[in-house]
Amino acid sequence: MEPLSDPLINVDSLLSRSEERTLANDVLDGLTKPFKELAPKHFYDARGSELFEQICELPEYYPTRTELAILRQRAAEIVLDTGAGELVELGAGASDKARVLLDAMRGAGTLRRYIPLDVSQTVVQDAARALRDDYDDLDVHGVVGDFERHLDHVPPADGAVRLVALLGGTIGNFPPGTRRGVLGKIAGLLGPADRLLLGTDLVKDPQVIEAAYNDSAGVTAEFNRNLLHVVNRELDADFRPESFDHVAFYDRRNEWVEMRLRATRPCSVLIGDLDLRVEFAAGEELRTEISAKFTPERVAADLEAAGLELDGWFTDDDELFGVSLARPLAGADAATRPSVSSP
Ligand code: SAH
Ligand code: AVI
Repeated sequence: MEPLSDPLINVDSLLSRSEERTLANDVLDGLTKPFKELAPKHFYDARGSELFEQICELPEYYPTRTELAILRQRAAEIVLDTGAGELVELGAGASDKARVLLDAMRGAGTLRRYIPLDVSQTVVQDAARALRDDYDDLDVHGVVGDFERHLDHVPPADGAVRLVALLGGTIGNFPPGTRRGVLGKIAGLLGPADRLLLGTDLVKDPQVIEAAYNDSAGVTAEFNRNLLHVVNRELDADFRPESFDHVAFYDRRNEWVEMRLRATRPCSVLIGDLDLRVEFAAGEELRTEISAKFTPERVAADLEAAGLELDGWFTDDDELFGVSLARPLAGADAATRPSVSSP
């Protein structure tokens, strides 16, 4: 990973060597399982983040524009009701949605600080630079880190009411038990007056969902195969990404999308840094992502399991996407909620 280059930007990087070990351990676990799989957080090197930005512009990919429209409609009300002046954005991405919330805070006269946290160094650096330039009065403190492991590096609240945002449906990229664990750790960032703002893609016509993950321009396929480029570069592996087909389908029973990469022929892959040889039979699949779809009840149950309660629910007219506001459960203080810690 390149060193952070702009001394004027306040960005803490918690990744580098230890992160390479995390990828190595994930690859070692994931590629030696009977059904091979890799975690979706490894999609997001600079190229993966750029491809995700392109996905957000695709006609078939409705979540981004729908959530943005909901936020544009509701941001002023959310800020007025909560009094929020600080935004902690987990898995921040390009920060378009943050701007909507920050503008509302500026309009309400509460705006103090923005803390984008993302595994992608380019994403955090670009966001920190752009927002420092565009908002004179804003304190921007970027964190390059993993929100599963580094939440204890989010700077402590400085007096302003805090909104912790996890948008885009990213929470759906975790399987149900892990998802509740992640939400529990995030709850540990909230004081009694603070709120979680959570974006979740909703259960709907499977054809609409499947089209969003099988776009006609092939951008999602390239995003999917980028994972193999990441493993090749970071772990000296010799995957031939062109030998793997993109597969994405909606699992109606679990109500989630699965993305996989299917070997088009037998492949023998060497992961040099792990001294590991992995065999793929023709047609064998590697799971690269799940993307869970939600009902309001599922959101409420996951929040409750994490020591939170639903405080507001915003959706679009077609009920494609849901944005919820959640508060720490009365009586569940930091001592009883799952604590924020690094393993
Ligand atoms: N929030 C944006 C981006 C969503 S894409 C939006 O709503 O459009 C998911 C983002 O989360 C990517 O920028 C990716 O780098 C980041 N991400 C994924 N897993 C992460 C993790 N475990 N810790 C920190 N960031 C993560
Ligand atoms: C970031 N995450 C919520 C996206 C999703 O829809 O699950 C990632 C993505 N995968 C394929 N297209 C977009």
